[in-house]
Amino acid sequence: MGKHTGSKTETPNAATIMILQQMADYYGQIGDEWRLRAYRKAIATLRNHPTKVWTKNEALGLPQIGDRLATKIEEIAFTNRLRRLENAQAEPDDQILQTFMQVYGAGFAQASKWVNVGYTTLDELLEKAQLTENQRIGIEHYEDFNSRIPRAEVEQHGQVVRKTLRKIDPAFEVIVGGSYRRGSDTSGDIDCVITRPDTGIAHIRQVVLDQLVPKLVERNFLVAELAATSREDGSKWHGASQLSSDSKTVSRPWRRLDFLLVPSEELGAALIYFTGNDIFNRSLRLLAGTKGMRLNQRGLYKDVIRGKGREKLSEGTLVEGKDEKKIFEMLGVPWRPPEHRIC
Ligand code: DCP
Ligand code: MG
Ligand code: MN
Repeated sequence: MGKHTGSKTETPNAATIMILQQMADYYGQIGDEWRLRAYRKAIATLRNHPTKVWTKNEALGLPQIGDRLATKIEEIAFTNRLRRLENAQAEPDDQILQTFMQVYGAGFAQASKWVNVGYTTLDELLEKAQLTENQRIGIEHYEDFNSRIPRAEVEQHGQVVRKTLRKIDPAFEVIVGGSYRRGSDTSGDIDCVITRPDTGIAHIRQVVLDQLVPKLVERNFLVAELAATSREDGSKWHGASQLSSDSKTVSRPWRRLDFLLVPSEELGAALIYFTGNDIFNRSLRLLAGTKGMRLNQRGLYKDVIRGKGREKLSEGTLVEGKDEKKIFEMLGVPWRPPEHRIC
């Protein structure tokens, strides 16, 4: 890399290139030099192309792009997704990669490393690979974590969190976001936004981490604590929860549970972010950018000054953070209820 000058983000094909680059990295790691070269050539071509390439035919008309890559370029241009791209590939290594990538906490890079070492099954990973504690949990509960959660069960998990937290302090609010808030019949995990008026993030975090989490562990609802990140881009907590079972022999599945802790001034922006979906969020953020504004999970900002490479030179001033509807209004977009936020 580094042969090409000029900012990567300036090309209209930046999004496509980013995904192709990840595939190229992967092929590099598994030593598939032939495909690595093909991807590199296609990336170079796209980088020099002045307009966004949308269709397979368009891509085929460009130098150094063959049939298979042209098909992928079309798919990426329309879906903006690596997931579909990978699903579309049927090579055995890619099937394994798929499986490994669905281990909680194992991204593309980790999964490719395992493939590269030669591991082919989850059992083999458990037996032979050097795993972090979280990866081990992710593999041991692979089936659970990769099965969809019925809406009613998502609700029950949310209720346990809400009731327990409100016993500690009734001023707290728990809003179940993610696909549940968008109205889905099933969800991949349970996403809880936790907030409280009239207090800062430090206090919220302290109550959640020092009181709520231990209580939920004690009542055997929380079965794993996977990750906690604080501030910068909000305070997040990842874990796993399990409802109690009526049966002595059959236990309920482990479910992935996410908390997003937010001060009430940021609730609107946090709700937009945590409701998604991810593609909708991306398009809303892009739209903010075209209007000289910036949207993140803390708020909508204006007068953001950007340099030549679109890098931020100033954070801008906060326009709105608290009220979800106002953020849409200030962006100049008609209100979209959560059920309609699927791109
Ligand atoms: N999110 C995002 N960008 C990402 C990941 C997440 O903007 N790369 C936001 C939008 C998501 C929300 O966070 O809707 C919750 O993330 P999830 O991964 O839990 O996704 P969903 O809840 O939308 O779907 P699922 O049913 O698979 O959990
Ligand atoms: Mg979710
Ligand atoms: Mn989630």
